[in-house]
Amino acid sequence: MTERHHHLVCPLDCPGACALEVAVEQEKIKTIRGRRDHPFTQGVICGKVARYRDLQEGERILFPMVRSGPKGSGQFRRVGWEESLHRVAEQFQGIMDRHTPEAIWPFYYGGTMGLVQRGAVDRLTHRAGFSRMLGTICYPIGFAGWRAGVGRAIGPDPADVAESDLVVLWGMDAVVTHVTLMGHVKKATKKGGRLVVVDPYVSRTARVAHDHVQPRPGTDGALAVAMMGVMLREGLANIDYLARRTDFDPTMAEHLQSKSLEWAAEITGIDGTVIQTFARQLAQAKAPFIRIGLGMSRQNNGAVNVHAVSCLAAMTGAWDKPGGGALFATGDAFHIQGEPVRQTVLMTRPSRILDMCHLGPLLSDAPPSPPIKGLLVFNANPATSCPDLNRVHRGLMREDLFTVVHEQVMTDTAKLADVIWPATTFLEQDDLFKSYGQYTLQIGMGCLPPRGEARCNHDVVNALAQAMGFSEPAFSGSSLERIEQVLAASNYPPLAEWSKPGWLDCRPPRSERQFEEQFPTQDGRFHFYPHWSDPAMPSMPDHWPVNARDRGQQGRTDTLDFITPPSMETLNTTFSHLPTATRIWQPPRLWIHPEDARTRAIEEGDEVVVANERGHLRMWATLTESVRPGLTLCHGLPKGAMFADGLSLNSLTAANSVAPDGGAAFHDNRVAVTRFDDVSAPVFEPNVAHSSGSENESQDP
Ligand SMILES: Nc1nc2c(c(=O)[nH]1)N[C@H]1C(S)=C(S)[C@@H](COP(=O)(O)OP(=O)(O)OC[C@H]3O[C@@H](n4cnc5c(=O)[nH]c(N)nc54)[C@H](O)[C@@H]3O)O[C@H]1N2
Ligand SMILES: Nc1nc2c(c(=O)[nH]1)N[C@H]1C(S)=C(S)[C@@H](COP(=O)(O)OP(=O)(O)OC[C@H]3O[C@@H](n4cnc5c(=O)[nH]c(N)nc54)[C@H](O)[C@@H]3O)O[C@H]1N2
Ligand code: SF4
Ligand SMILES: [Mo]
Repeated sequence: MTERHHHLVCPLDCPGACALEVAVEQEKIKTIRGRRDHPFTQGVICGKVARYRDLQEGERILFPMVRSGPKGSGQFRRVGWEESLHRVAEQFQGIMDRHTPEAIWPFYYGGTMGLVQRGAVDRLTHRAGFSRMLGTICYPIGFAGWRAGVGRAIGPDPADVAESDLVVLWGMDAVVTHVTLMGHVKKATKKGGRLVVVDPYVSRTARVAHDHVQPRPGTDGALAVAMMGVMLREGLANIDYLARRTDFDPTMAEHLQSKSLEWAAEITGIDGTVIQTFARQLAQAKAPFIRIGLGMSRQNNGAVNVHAVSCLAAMTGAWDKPGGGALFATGDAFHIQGEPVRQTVLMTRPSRILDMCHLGPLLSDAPPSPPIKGLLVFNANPATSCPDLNRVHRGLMREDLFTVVHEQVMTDTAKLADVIWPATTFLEQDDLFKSYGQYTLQIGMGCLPPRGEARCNHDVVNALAQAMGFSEPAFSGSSLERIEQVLAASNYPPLAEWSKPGWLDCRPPRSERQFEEQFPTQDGRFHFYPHWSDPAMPSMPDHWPVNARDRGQQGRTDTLDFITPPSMETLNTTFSHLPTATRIWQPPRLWIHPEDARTRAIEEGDEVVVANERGHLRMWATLTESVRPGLTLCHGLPKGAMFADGLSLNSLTAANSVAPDGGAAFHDNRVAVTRFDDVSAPVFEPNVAHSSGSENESQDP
C-alpha cells in the first residue's frame, strides 16, 4: 500500500498555526509532523496534534441525533440529515414567529481557526436577523492593552527572537501554549541569550528559563512601572527613542520615577532587588525581545498591565534593535476581507449584539428582551469554556431553550443539546488560515473522507439556510469557492498562482514591523498615555487595583488567588474527552503552597473544597512550592465529568465584562480552600448576575 503525504495546517486556536505534513495510508493517519520547510514551524509541533489520530479515529459524533431523554441525560437517537435540518428549521421558524429572530443566538468560537469554516454561521445570522455575538472570550483584554500603546496587532517577526540576547516570555507559558516559538527561543539561548519568564507559578516554561520573575497575578502593571522608574532614575532609559518615537513627556517621567521599588514589592510580592536587576538587565540588553502572552491579560486590570509591559519596550527602544522589540499578536498583518464568508450585506437591519462571556447570565437570571429561545453552537464548548458555569448550565438546562450543537465529539455542551450535528475535522475539510502568532497565510485541503455523515460548518450553514427558505447565492457553493472569494476580496492571488509550498509570506516589511518610521497609531507615535475609552481606567501606566484580591470576598480574610493555566494535553477543551487527558484530571488536583496547606490542616492528597461566591469544586490537594504562597491553581480545562457535580473549573470564574472592551478575567479569582471533611468551614452566599449589551460585533485575533 502506498503512503501519501499531504500538506495541511493545524486549525486549533493556537498562535503557531503550524504547517503540517500528514502521512496517510488506506484512509488512516500514519503520522502527523511539522513541516521542516515552513519558516516558522521548522519541524516543531506539539504532542497533542502529533497524536491527533486519537481524536480523528476515536469516538466521534458520526450522525445527526435528536434528544430522546430528559435534558442533559445524554440520551439521543439517530436521525437523517434531512429530517434534523427540517426539524431545526421548523423550531427556529416557530421561535421567530412567537418572539423575533433575535430570540435565536448563534454562538461560536475557535474550534477551527480556518477563515471559511469559523465564521460561516455569520451569513445566516445576518440574513435571518438572529442575535449577533461579541467574541470576547480570549483576545479583547490583551488587545486593548496593546492597542493603547502600539495601535495594531503587528510587530517583529517572531522567528527573529533567535537573534535576541534577552528573551522575556511575559505571561505566556510557551512550552505548553506555543511550542513552535520555543524552537526559535532555543536558538537564541544556544547563542548565549538569556530567557526570563514572568509568571506567578513555576510553569513548564519557567522551569527551562534562566530567570523566573514571579509576581502575584494581576500585578504586572506595578512591576513594569517600577522597572521604568529604575530605568529613568539610573539613566538607563533610551531618551533619544522616547523623544523621537513616543508621546513620553516630563509629566510621565515624574509619574514613573515616583513609583518606588518598595511600593512595587508590596503589590507584586517580588523582592525590590529582583525588580531592580530585571530592569537593568532589560535596559542593558543589546536586543531585548518581550513576547507578551494572553495569560497575563486574563485579569480585571489586564489591559492596563499589558499596556504597561509594552511601555517597557518603548522605554528601552527595543524595536530599534535588530532581534529586539515586543510582540503581542500578528493578526492585523493579513488584511483579510471576510465579507464573502460573513455577508453583512444580507443584513436588513442591525440585530442586537450579545457578549459571549455573558452566556450564563443571559440564559439564566439576566435574560435580554426578547429572551434567548434558540441557541446554535458551532466551534465551541461553552458548557466548559465559558465563565460562570453554574449559570451557563442552569440556562442550558432550560426546557424552553432549543439548543443545536454542531460537534466532532460528545462535549459537555453537546450533552445538553436538543439536536446534535456531526462535524468534520480539519483533515476532512478545506480552509484558509491566517495566524495570530506568525506571518504566513496558508491553505489546508482536507485529505480524508468525512467520518460517518459529518459535514463541515460551511455546508451545514448552507443546508440550514436552504431548509429555512433562504435561496441567496451566499448559501450555495463549496468551501473551496469561498476560499477563492476571500483571497480575491483580500487582494491575494488565486490558489492556482500560489507557489508550491502552500503559504504566502505576509510579513510586513521590516520598517513596518519594527516601527522604524512610525507606529500604527493616529499620530505615528507609541503612546505611554493610553487614552482608555473607559474613564475609570488610570490615565498613565500604573497598578490598577480592581481585581478580586482588591474587592474582598464577603468579609473573608482566608482566600487565596486561583488561576487555571492550560494543560499540555488539551487545547482549551479540545482533546479533553481522550483518555490521555482524563488521566491527568482523575482526580482533579489543586496546587497549593505547603504553607497555605499547613494553616488549613490540609495534607498531600486530601480532598478539598475550593469555593467562592459563584460556586464550589471538590479537588485533591497537591502540596507544591511551584506555586507561590497565596496562590492556588488547577490546569485547564477538564471536562465536567471529572468533578463530583459535573461542572468544571469555570464554576469559579466570573462573567463580568473586563474594561475597556469586555472579556473574561479567567485568572482573576479568589477562593477559600478547606478540607472536605471540615464541617466548620463558612460558606459563601451566591452572587447576583451582571447584565450586558454592546455596540460592536465579533472580535477575532
Ligand atoms: N478557566 C479558563 N477558561 C478558559 C480559558 C482559561 O485559560 N481558563 N481559556 C479561554 C480561551 S483563551 C478560549 S480561546 C476559550 C475557548 O473556548 P472554546 O472555543 O469553547 O474552545 P474549545 O473548548 O476547545 O471548544 C472548541 C470546540 O469546537 C469543536 N470543533 C473543532 N473544530 C470544529 C469544526 O470545524 N466545526 C465545529 N462545528 N466544531 C468544531 C471542538 O471539538 C471543540 O469541542 O476558552 C476560554 N476558557
Ligand atoms: N497546550 C495548550 N496550548 C494552548 C492552549 C491550551 O489550552 N493548551 N490554549 C490556546 C489559546 S486559546 C490561547 S489564547 C493561548 C494562551 O496561551 P498563553 O498566552 O500562554 O496564556 P495562558 O496559557 O492563559 O497563560 C500563560 C501563563 O500566564 C500566567 N498568568 C496568569 N495570570 C498572570 C498574571 O497576572 N501575570 C502574569 N505575568 N502571568 C500570569 C499563567 O500562570 C500561565 O502560565 O494558548 C493556546 N495554546
Ligand atoms: S503547537 Fe499549536 S498550532 Fe502547532 S500543532 Fe500544536 S496546537 Fe497546532
Ligand atoms: Mo484563546
